[in-house]
Amino acid sequence: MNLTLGREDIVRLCERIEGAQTRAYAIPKLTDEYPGMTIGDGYAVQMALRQRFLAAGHKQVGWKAGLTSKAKMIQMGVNVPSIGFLTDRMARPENSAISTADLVHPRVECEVAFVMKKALQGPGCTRQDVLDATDYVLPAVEIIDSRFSGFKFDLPSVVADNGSSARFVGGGRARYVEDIDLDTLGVVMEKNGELVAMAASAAVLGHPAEAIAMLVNILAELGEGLPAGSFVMSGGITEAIAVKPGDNVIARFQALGSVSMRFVE
Ligand code: 0L1
Ligand code: MG
Repeated sequence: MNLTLGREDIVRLCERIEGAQTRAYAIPKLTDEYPGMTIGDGYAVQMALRQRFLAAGHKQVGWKAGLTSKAKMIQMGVNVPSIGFLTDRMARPENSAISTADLVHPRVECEVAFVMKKALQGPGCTRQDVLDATDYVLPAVEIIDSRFSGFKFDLPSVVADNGSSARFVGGGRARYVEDIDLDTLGVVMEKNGELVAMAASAAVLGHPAEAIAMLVNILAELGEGLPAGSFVMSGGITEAIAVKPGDNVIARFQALGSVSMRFVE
Protein backbone atom coordinates (compact mmCIF):
# COMPACT_ATOMS: atom_id res chain seq x y z
CA MET A 1 0.00 0.00 0.00
CA ASN A 2 1.13 3.52 -0.77
CA LEU A 3 2.33 5.31 2.41
CA THR A 4 3.04 9.05 2.65
CA LEU A 5 3.02 9.56 6.45
CA GLY A 6 6.08 9.09 8.65
CA ARG A 7 6.05 7.14 11.93
CA GLU A 8 5.61 10.25 14.07
CA ASP A 9 2.50 11.38 12.20
CA ILE A 10 1.02 7.88 12.32
CA VAL A 11 1.47 7.75 16.11
CA ARG A 12 0.01 11.26 16.44
CA LEU A 13 -3.09 10.38 14.40
CA CYS A 14 -3.47 7.08 16.23
CA GLU A 15 -3.52 8.93 19.56
CA ARG A 16 -6.07 11.39 18.17
CA ILE A 17 -8.38 8.56 17.06
CA GLU A 18 -7.88 6.64 20.30
CA GLY A 19 -8.86 9.71 22.33
CA ALA A 20 -12.00 10.29 20.25
CA GLN A 21 -13.01 6.62 20.45
CA THR A 22 -12.38 6.06 24.15
CA ARG A 23 -13.73 9.41 25.38
CA ALA A 24 -16.52 9.66 22.73
CA TYR A 25 -15.98 13.05 21.14
CA ALA A 26 -16.11 14.16 17.51
CA ILE A 27 -13.00 15.33 15.67
CA PRO A 28 -12.47 16.83 12.19
CA LYS A 29 -11.57 14.36 9.46
CA LEU A 30 -7.84 13.61 9.40
CA THR A 31 -7.38 14.77 5.80
CA ASP A 32 -8.17 18.37 6.86
CA GLU A 33 -4.66 18.41 8.35
CA TYR A 34 -3.09 15.78 6.06
CA PRO A 35 -4.69 16.34 2.62
CA GLY A 36 -2.26 13.95 0.93
CA MET A 37 -3.13 11.09 3.27
CA THR A 38 -3.71 7.79 1.38
CA ILE A 39 -5.83 4.73 2.17
CA GLY A 40 -2.50 2.99 3.00
CA ASP A 41 -1.80 5.70 5.59
CA GLY A 42 -5.29 5.10 7.00
CA TYR A 43 -4.48 1.40 7.45
CA ALA A 44 -1.13 2.27 9.08
CA VAL A 45 -3.04 4.36 11.67
CA GLN A 46 -5.62 1.57 12.12
CA MET A 47 -2.90 -1.05 12.69
CA ALA A 48 -1.18 1.22 15.24
CA LEU A 49 -4.54 1.60 17.02
CA ARG A 50 -5.01 -2.19 17.05
CA GLN A 51 -1.55 -2.62 18.60
CA ARG A 52 -2.43 -0.13 21.34
CA PHE A 53 -5.71 -1.86 22.17
CA LEU A 54 -4.09 -5.32 22.20
CA ALA A 55 -1.27 -4.02 24.42
CA ALA A 56 -3.97 -2.69 26.80
CA GLY A 57 -5.50 -6.18 27.08
CA HIS A 58 -8.27 -6.10 24.46
CA LYS A 59 -8.64 -9.41 22.59
CA GLN A 60 -9.20 -9.40 18.87
CA VAL A 61 -12.13 -11.64 17.90
CA GLY A 62 -12.19 -10.98 14.18
CA TRP A 63 -12.63 -8.41 11.43
CA LYS A 64 -15.34 -6.45 9.64
CA ALA A 65 -15.80 -5.51 6.03
CA GLY A 66 -17.36 -2.07 5.64
CA LEU A 67 -18.90 0.05 2.91
CA THR A 68 -19.63 -3.12 0.92
CA SER A 69 -23.08 -2.18 -0.43
CA LYS A 70 -24.07 0.41 -3.00
CA ALA A 71 -26.51 1.88 -0.43
CA LYS A 72 -23.66 2.47 2.04
CA MET A 73 -21.22 3.76 -0.54
CA ILE A 74 -23.78 6.27 -1.80
CA GLN A 75 -24.76 7.22 1.77
CA MET A 76 -21.12 7.89 2.69
CA GLY A 77 -19.89 9.21 -0.68
CA VAL A 78 -17.08 6.66 -1.16
CA ASN A 79 -16.47 4.03 -3.84
CA VAL A 80 -14.17 1.37 -2.29
CA PRO A 81 -14.94 -1.04 0.58
CA SER A 82 -12.80 -1.08 3.72
CA ILE A 83 -11.91 -3.35 6.64
CA GLY A 84 -11.59 -2.90 10.41
CA PHE A 85 -10.74 -5.07 13.42
CA LEU A 86 -13.23 -6.31 16.06
CA THR A 87 -12.38 -6.89 19.72
CA ASP A 88 -14.06 -8.51 22.73
CA ARG A 89 -14.74 -5.02 24.19
CA MET A 90 -17.02 -4.18 21.24
CA ALA A 91 -19.25 -7.26 21.61
CA ARG A 92 -22.67 -6.89 23.27
CA PRO A 93 -25.14 -9.70 24.10
CA GLU A 94 -28.35 -10.12 22.16
CA ASN A 95 -31.41 -8.40 23.70
CA SER A 96 -29.18 -6.24 25.89
CA ALA A 97 -29.33 -2.56 26.78
CA ILE A 98 -26.54 -0.74 24.96
CA SER A 99 -25.31 2.52 26.43
CA THR A 100 -24.93 5.49 24.09
CA ALA A 101 -23.07 7.54 26.74
CA ASP A 102 -19.74 6.29 25.40
CA LEU A 103 -20.66 6.77 21.71
CA VAL A 104 -20.64 9.91 19.53
CA HIS A 105 -23.48 9.44 17.03
CA PRO A 106 -24.31 5.73 16.80
CA ARG A 107 -26.06 4.11 13.86
CA VAL A 108 -27.15 0.52 13.27
CA GLU A 109 -26.94 -1.74 10.24
CA CYS A 110 -27.86 -5.38 9.51
CA GLU A 111 -25.06 -7.72 8.46
CA VAL A 112 -24.37 -11.41 7.89
CA ALA A 113 -21.50 -12.60 10.12
CA PHE A 114 -19.25 -15.54 9.21
CA VAL A 115 -17.42 -17.79 11.68
CA MET A 116 -14.42 -19.45 10.07
CA LYS A 117 -13.37 -23.07 10.60
CA LYS A 118 -10.23 -22.73 8.44
CA ALA A 119 -7.67 -19.97 8.08
CA LEU A 120 -7.62 -18.00 4.83
CA GLN A 121 -4.72 -16.22 3.19
CA GLY A 122 -4.80 -13.85 0.23
CA PRO A 123 -4.05 -12.62 -2.35
CA GLY A 124 -6.43 -14.31 -4.76
CA CYS A 125 -8.98 -15.41 -2.13
CA THR A 126 -12.34 -16.12 -3.83
CA ARG A 127 -15.97 -16.36 -2.74
CA GLN A 128 -15.71 -20.18 -3.02
CA ASP A 129 -12.58 -20.23 -0.82
CA VAL A 130 -14.57 -18.31 1.80
CA LEU A 131 -17.56 -20.64 1.62
CA ASP A 132 -15.27 -23.70 1.94
CA ALA A 133 -13.55 -22.17 5.01
CA THR A 134 -16.78 -21.08 6.77
CA ASP A 135 -18.02 -22.99 9.80
CA TYR A 136 -21.40 -21.21 9.96
CA VAL A 137 -23.07 -17.86 9.42
CA LEU A 138 -25.29 -15.91 11.81
CA PRO A 139 -27.22 -12.64 11.72
CA ALA A 140 -25.66 -9.59 13.32
CA VAL A 141 -26.20 -5.89 13.88
CA GLU A 142 -23.25 -3.54 13.79
CA ILE A 143 -23.42 -0.33 15.78
CA ILE A 144 -21.09 2.02 13.91
CA ASP A 145 -19.98 5.31 15.35
CA SER A 146 -17.94 7.54 13.09
CA ARG A 147 -15.83 9.81 15.25
CA PHE A 148 -15.80 12.53 12.58
CA SER A 149 -17.85 15.70 13.08
CA GLY A 150 -21.06 15.83 11.05
CA PHE A 151 -20.20 12.52 9.30
CA LYS A 152 -17.83 14.52 7.09
CA PHE A 153 -15.05 12.16 6.11
CA ASP A 154 -13.28 10.35 3.30
CA LEU A 155 -11.91 6.85 2.98
CA PRO A 156 -8.41 7.42 4.49
CA SER A 157 -10.02 9.02 7.57
CA VAL A 158 -12.66 6.27 7.98
CA VAL A 159 -10.05 3.52 7.60
CA ALA A 160 -7.89 5.19 10.30
CA ASP A 161 -11.00 5.33 12.54
CA ASN A 162 -11.21 1.52 12.22
CA GLY A 163 -14.12 1.72 9.77
CA SER A 164 -16.29 3.46 12.41
CA SER A 165 -16.36 0.20 14.45
CA ALA A 166 -17.93 0.61 17.87
CA ARG A 167 -20.19 -2.28 18.99
CA PHE A 168 -21.69 -5.41 17.48
CA VAL A 169 -24.38 -7.92 18.42
CA GLY A 170 -24.57 -11.43 16.97
CA GLY A 171 -27.56 -13.65 17.55
CA GLY A 172 -30.50 -15.28 15.83
CA ARG A 173 -29.94 -18.68 14.36
CA ALA A 174 -26.57 -20.00 13.16
CA ARG A 175 -26.74 -21.89 9.82
CA TYR A 176 -24.34 -23.81 7.59
CA VAL A 177 -23.75 -21.98 4.31
CA GLU A 178 -24.83 -24.98 2.24
CA ASP A 179 -28.28 -24.93 3.90
CA ILE A 180 -29.31 -21.41 2.84
CA ASP A 181 -29.29 -19.09 -0.19
CA LEU A 182 -26.84 -16.56 1.18
CA ASP A 183 -27.21 -14.14 -1.72
CA THR A 184 -31.00 -13.75 -1.60
CA LEU A 185 -31.64 -13.35 2.13
CA GLY A 186 -34.24 -10.69 2.83
CA VAL A 187 -33.58 -8.42 5.81
CA VAL A 188 -35.85 -5.89 7.48
CA MET A 189 -34.96 -3.56 10.32
CA GLU A 190 -37.53 -2.11 12.69
CA LYS A 191 -36.97 0.77 15.09
CA ASN A 192 -39.59 1.27 17.79
CA GLY A 193 -41.94 -1.05 15.90
CA GLU A 194 -41.64 0.80 12.58
CA LEU A 195 -39.98 -0.51 9.45
CA VAL A 196 -36.92 1.69 8.82
CA ALA A 197 -34.86 -0.30 6.29
CA MET A 198 -35.09 -3.38 4.10
CA ALA A 199 -32.88 -5.01 1.50
CA ALA A 200 -31.53 -8.35 0.26
CA SER A 201 -28.11 -9.74 1.06
CA ALA A 202 -27.02 -9.57 -2.60
CA ALA A 203 -26.67 -5.83 -1.90
CA VAL A 204 -23.30 -6.76 -0.36
CA LEU A 205 -21.04 -7.03 -3.43
CA GLY A 206 -23.51 -9.50 -5.02
CA HIS A 207 -22.93 -12.08 -2.25
CA PRO A 208 -21.74 -11.56 1.38
CA ALA A 209 -18.93 -14.13 0.92
CA GLU A 210 -17.53 -11.83 -1.77
CA ALA A 211 -17.00 -9.19 0.95
CA ILE A 212 -15.09 -11.69 3.12
CA ALA A 213 -12.86 -12.58 0.13
CA MET A 214 -12.23 -8.84 -0.40
CA LEU A 215 -11.33 -8.53 3.30
CA VAL A 216 -8.88 -11.46 3.12
CA ASN A 217 -7.22 -9.88 0.06
CA ILE A 218 -6.86 -6.50 1.84
CA LEU A 219 -5.43 -8.33 4.88
CA ALA A 220 -2.81 -9.89 2.57
CA GLU A 221 -1.80 -6.40 1.44
CA LEU A 222 -1.30 -5.60 5.13
CA GLY A 223 0.84 -8.73 5.57
CA GLU A 224 -1.82 -10.69 7.48
CA GLY A 225 -4.10 -13.69 7.08
CA LEU A 226 -7.54 -14.49 8.52
CA PRO A 227 -7.15 -17.02 11.37
CA ALA A 228 -9.48 -20.01 11.88
CA GLY A 229 -12.12 -19.19 14.51
CA SER A 230 -12.46 -15.55 13.39
CA PHE A 231 -15.84 -13.79 13.62
CA VAL A 232 -16.15 -11.72 10.45
CA MET A 233 -18.88 -9.25 9.55
CA SER A 234 -19.54 -8.86 5.83
CA GLY A 235 -20.90 -5.29 5.78
CA GLY A 236 -24.23 -3.49 6.04
CA ILE A 237 -26.97 -4.88 3.79
CA THR A 238 -29.17 -1.86 4.48
CA GLU A 239 -28.13 1.75 4.95
CA ALA A 240 -27.22 2.73 8.53
CA ILE A 241 -30.01 4.10 10.77
CA ALA A 242 -29.35 6.59 13.59
CA VAL A 243 -30.27 5.51 17.14
CA LYS A 244 -30.65 7.33 20.46
CA PRO A 245 -31.51 6.41 24.07
CA GLY A 246 -35.00 4.90 24.25
CA ASP A 247 -34.83 3.27 20.82
CA ASN A 248 -35.62 -0.43 20.40
CA VAL A 249 -34.16 -2.11 17.33
CA ILE A 250 -34.97 -5.48 15.83
CA ALA A 251 -33.33 -6.86 12.69
CA ARG A 252 -35.24 -9.74 11.09
CA PHE A 253 -33.28 -11.96 8.70
CA GLN A 254 -34.92 -14.49 6.41
CA ALA A 255 -33.75 -18.02 7.42
CA LEU A 256 -31.48 -16.67 10.19
CA GLY A 257 -33.93 -15.38 12.80
CA SER A 258 -33.70 -11.98 14.42
CA VAL A 259 -31.34 -9.86 16.52
CA SER A 260 -32.63 -7.22 18.91
CA MET A 261 -31.30 -4.61 21.31
CA ARG A 262 -32.29 -1.40 23.01
CA PHE A 263 -30.39 1.80 23.55
CA VAL A 264 -30.08 3.62 26.88
CA GLU A 265 -28.28 6.74 28.19
O1 0L1 B 1 -19.36 -0.73 8.55
C1 0L1 B 1 -19.26 0.07 7.62
O2 0L1 B 1 -19.91 -0.03 6.56
C2 0L1 B 1 -18.27 1.20 7.76
C3 0L1 B 1 -18.97 2.48 7.72
C4 0L1 B 1 -18.02 3.63 7.74
C5 0L1 B 1 -18.70 4.91 7.52
C6 0L1 B 1 -19.80 5.22 8.50
O3 0L1 B 1 -19.51 5.58 9.63
O4 0L1 B 1 -20.95 5.11 8.12
MG1 MG C 1 -20.84 -2.33 8.99
